[in-house]
Amino acid sequence: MAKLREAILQDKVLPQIKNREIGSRLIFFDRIESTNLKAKELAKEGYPSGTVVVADEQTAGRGRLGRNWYSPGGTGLWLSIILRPDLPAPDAPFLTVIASLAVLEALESLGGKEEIGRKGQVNKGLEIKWPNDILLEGKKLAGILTELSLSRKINYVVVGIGINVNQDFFPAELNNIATSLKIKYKKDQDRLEILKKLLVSIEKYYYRLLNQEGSQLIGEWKERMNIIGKEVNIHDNEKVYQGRVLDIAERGELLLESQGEVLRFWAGDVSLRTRPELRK
Ligand code: BT5
Repeated sequence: MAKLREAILQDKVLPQIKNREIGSRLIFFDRIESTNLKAKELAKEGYPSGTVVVADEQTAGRGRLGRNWYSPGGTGLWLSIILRPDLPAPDAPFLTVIASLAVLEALESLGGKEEIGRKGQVNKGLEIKWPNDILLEGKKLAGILTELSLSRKINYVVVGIGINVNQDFFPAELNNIATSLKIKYKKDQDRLEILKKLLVSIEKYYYRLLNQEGSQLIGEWKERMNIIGKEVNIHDNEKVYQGRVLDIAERGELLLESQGEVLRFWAGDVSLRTRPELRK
């Protein structure tokens, strides 16, 4: 923990990564309710695009729809980024897309490091679960929470990213669905190193988005999912929809073929349908 804290407090991160925007202001808290909450406050106060809030521990880390995000101290990377892209409101979903691609790239680039193991090892089994999860061998390694202030255009976006790095175990209710790099690779990983790589990757993908590469990014995002053609249930707004995933559309929406209709989802919780259910 000392390393992450000291590097941020002593302004050592930006000179090492040479980003233009992301991480230009880096703010660290030993313990805070939620970095997303804090980043939204700072965005309202006028903090610039690229400001990043990092916490060692979150006491009320949040997922979508007010769910909890388990964020114990000294273990994970809990951070939120303020962005002020000059984009129309309907382009907002792209921010989650670039964040997940950046998380994958950052984790994969650790693959050559000795502490992780042989080159490419981390890479094995990393995939994106639509719309906002990163899975490692089917368990949740990271989650993204994108929150927005919109008018006709985007005023600001806060992209919150949580990555499980050095947890040895999870509480019982998460045990079967969550994992960490430590659980998988049996070694502590360097959170500062992951943070630096992540900030570099986010800037890269963010600038690609601003450079009109949205549709290409959706293509890359789709390639990292394993969902197209699958029979699924989608929980959305307290309803469950059953069907087959046809495609991911141009702004990241999921297209579901259900009872002869094509339904379009912007959010929701997807689960694969089990065999007995399919036989019904
Ligand atoms: C997410 O929501 O996956 C978004 C998580 C975003 C967390 C970051 S941390 C920094 C920033 N500040 C915040 O306050 N939040 C962001 P969702 O798809 O709704 O998933 C939430 C569900 O994931 C929970 O209901 C649990 O089932 C599960 N979960 C909770 N904590 C977890 C963890 N540490 N690892 C894996 N799964 C977890």
